[in-house]
Amino acid sequence: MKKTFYITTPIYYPSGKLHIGNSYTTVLCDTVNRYKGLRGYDTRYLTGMDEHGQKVETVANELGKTPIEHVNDIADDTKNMWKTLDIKYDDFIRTTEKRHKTVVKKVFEQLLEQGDIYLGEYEGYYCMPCESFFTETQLEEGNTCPDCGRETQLVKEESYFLKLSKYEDRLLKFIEENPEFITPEKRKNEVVSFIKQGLFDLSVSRTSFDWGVKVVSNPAHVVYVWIDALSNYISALGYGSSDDSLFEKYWKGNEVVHVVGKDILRFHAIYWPIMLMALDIPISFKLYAHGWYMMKDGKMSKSTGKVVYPEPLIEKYGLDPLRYFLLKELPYSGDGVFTPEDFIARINFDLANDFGNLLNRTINMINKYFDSKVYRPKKSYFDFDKQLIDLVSETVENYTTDMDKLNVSKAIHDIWTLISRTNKYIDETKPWVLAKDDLSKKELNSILYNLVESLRHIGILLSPILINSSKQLFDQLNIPLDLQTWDSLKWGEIVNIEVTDKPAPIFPRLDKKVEEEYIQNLLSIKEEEQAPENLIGIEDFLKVELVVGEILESNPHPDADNLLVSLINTGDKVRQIVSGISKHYTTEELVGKKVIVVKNLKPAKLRGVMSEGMILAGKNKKNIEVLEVTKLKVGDKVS
Ligand code: ME8
Repeated sequence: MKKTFYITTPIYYPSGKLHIGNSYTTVLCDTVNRYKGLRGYDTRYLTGMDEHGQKVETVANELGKTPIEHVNDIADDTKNMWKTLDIKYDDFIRTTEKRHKTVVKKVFEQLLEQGDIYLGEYEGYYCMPCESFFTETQLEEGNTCPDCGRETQLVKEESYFLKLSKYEDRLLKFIEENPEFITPEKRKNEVVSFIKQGLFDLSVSRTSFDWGVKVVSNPAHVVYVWIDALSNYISALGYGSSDDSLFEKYWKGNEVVHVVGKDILRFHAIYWPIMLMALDIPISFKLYAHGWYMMKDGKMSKSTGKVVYPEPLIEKYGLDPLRYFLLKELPYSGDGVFTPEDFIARINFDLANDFGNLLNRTINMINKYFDSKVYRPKKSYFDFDKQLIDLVSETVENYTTDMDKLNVSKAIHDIWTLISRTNKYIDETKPWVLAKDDLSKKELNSILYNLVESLRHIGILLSPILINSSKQLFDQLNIPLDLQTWDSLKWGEIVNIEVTDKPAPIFPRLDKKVEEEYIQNLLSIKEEEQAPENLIGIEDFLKVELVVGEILESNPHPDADNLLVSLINTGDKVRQIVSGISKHYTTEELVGKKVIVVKNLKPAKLRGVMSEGMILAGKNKKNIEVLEVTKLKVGDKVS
C-alpha cells in the first residue's frame, strides 16, 4: 500500500485580492505535494477560504452585497488565481460550507460539555472612537487610549473561553518529545518561550456580530475566528460525519503537514494542538512556519499598496519564472525580498543562461555532430565523467533530504550546483575540438550522452518546481515517460535517444532595463493609487452608518459622574446610548433633541451599562456640543 501524505495551506481571508505572499504558501505546498506524488505517495492537498467574521460582513455591506454573495465572488476569484498558478489541490474548503459548520458546532459543544470551554466575561478597556480593546498594562497614563490619547472605559462582555492553561504542561511535553513537530528550530523556540510565560484562556465567541457559526446551545454567541478556522483541516476530511474515511486515511495516515506563515504560528502551534488534545484526536501533523516576502521598503501589505500580484508577472513572463523566484528567494527560516532587479536577474542568469542554455547547447551539438542521435557508451573516456556522475547521485540525495524538510530553496540550490557542474563539463571536455577529428566519434558521443543523462536527472528533480519547462525539457530531448519517473533516477537508463531537430530556447534572455522598468511601473501604479497615511478612502467613511435619532429620555449614569444614559429613537429601534456629556448638558435639556447617531458601533458596556451607539458631538477645550438637526426626520440617513 502507498504511504499517505496530507498537506494544507492556511485558509485565506476574503479581505481582498491575494498577492505573491499568499501565492508563496500555496505554490510551496503545491511543489511539495507534487514531489511526494513523484515519490509515489498517495497525496492529498487542501486549501480554502476563511469566510466568517465582522470584517466580511462590513465589506459586503459596503459593496451592497450579502456576505455570502461577497464570499462566493472572492472564492471564485481565488480559484481562478490558483488555476493560473497551476495549483493541483484536491479540495477547496470554505468555512461557510455546511460540511464545515456542522463540525465547528459539534466541536464547540463537545468542548463546552467537557468543561474545556466555559462562559466567562471578557474584560478590557474600550476606546470608543478607535473601536479597540486594551488591557490595563497597554494603557497610557490616566487610563487613556495608547492610540489616540482619549479616555477609555472599562468594558465587560460575555464570552466563551477555551481553557488553554489546563493543557500548558501537556503541550510543552509534547513539543519536547516530538522535536520535529515545529520547524524551523527558531520558530519552535519562539513557541516554547511563549508557552513558558504562561497561557491565558482564549476568548472564542462574540456577541457583537452575526456572520459566523452560531453556538448551538447559546445562539446569541458566534464562534470567534480560530476554533472555526482551525477545524477546517479535519472538517475537509469528513471528521465527525457519516463518512470519515478520508479522515481515517489521511489524518491517521503516514504524514500530515500544515504550512503557515510566521504570522499565524502561535495559533497552529498552541491553540490547534490543544484543541486536538481536548477532543482526543491525535496530533498527527507537523508544522512548518515560513517567513515573509517583503518589499524593499518594508512589509508587503494590501492596505498600503506595497504589494505584488502574480497575474501580471505570469502574463508577461510565464508561470515558471514566478514559481522559481518565489521558491528560491525565500530562505528556509528567514524573510525574502521582492525586487524587479532580482526577478529579472533570476530569469536571465539562472533560467536563461545556466539552465536554458545548457539544454539548448546540448541539443544543438547533438544535431550538428550526430544527426540528433546519441547512444549509451560502453565505457567512460574522461576523468570528468566520474565527477559528473557522482555529483548527480549526490544531488539526488541532497535534494531528497531538503525537499523532505520543505526546504525547497535549498533543493533548488542543489539542482543549480549540478547545472553549473554540467556546464563546466562541456568546457572541460571541449566537444567542438573532438568534432574536428573523425577518430574521436565515440568520445564525442559519450560526452553528449552524459549531458543528456544529466539533463534528464535535472528535469525529473525540477518537475515539481518548474512544471512547464521540465515538460519542455523532456519533449525536446524526447525522453520517454518511463524515464521521467523517480525510480528512473539512475545513471545510464537511456539506451538510445533522438532529440528534436528544432530546439527552441525555453527561457529567452530579457532586456534588463526594459523589463525592470516594466515591473517597477506595475508597482508604482499601486503607490500612486495610494493615499497618504492620514487620509481615508470614501470606502472607509462609508463604513460608519449615521442616522438622525431623537432623544426620548436621559438619565445620569449610576456609576460615573461624567456619563449620561439616554434612550434614543433611531427609527429602527429605541437604543440606549451612554455618552460623556453630563458636564455640558442637563438631562432635561437633551430630551427632544434630534441628534446624529452612529448606528453600527459595536454594543459595549460602559461602566456596567450597555451602550448601543454613539452621539456625534464637537469639542474644544471648554465645550462639548452635540450636533443637532431640525428639518430631518428620525431615521434619516446622514452622510
Ligand atoms: O491568517 N509573505 O489568513 P490570511 C509570505 N485566515 N506569506 C504571506 C505573506 C507574505 N508577505 N502574506 C501572507 C489568515 N502570507 C487566516 C488563516 S488558517 C486556519 C487561518 C501567507 O489571508 C502566509 O501563509 O491573512 C500567512 O500565514 C497567510 O498568507 C495569511 O493569510
